Amino acid sequence: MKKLIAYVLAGAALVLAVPASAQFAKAEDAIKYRKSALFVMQQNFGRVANMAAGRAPFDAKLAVESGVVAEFMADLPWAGFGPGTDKGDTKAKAEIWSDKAKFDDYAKKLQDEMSKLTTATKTGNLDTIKVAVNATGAACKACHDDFRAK
Ligand code: ASC
Repeated sequence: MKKLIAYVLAGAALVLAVPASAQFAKAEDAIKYRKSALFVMQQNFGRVANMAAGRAPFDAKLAVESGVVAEFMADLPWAGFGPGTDKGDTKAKAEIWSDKAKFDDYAKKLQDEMSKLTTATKTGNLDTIKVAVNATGAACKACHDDFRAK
């Protein structure tokens, strides 16, 4: 019985963590979902970026915690960019859907950089973290430049 419960929980965790084919009841929900994921990601990334830029005191433990959450969150927004979610309360440009391969490349790049950022936070070395923050920030910016309306 315990094993069954463990399997059910593991299955539920998998579904929650990997919603690549997630369906949403309404386009509005998908938009809210991706914006929420990006917001939580940014708050955590921003915390590390603030330390790297000297805007906040370096707190090695908090940097790791924030990096781990930012990395996890970086996997989530993309499920919310399904077909038909181009209109509404969003700055997403139509090119996301007409040039999906390029958008997907940017998403993948961000996930890679966010993962390297977590690795960097675990070194506890602020200079190493700075390099990773810059690369991650560049990945954010590249996608915004092409795919986010002003
Ligand atoms: C952030 C944030 C972004 C990126 C970008 C990096 O913290 O909100 O969009 O970093 O500014 O250039």
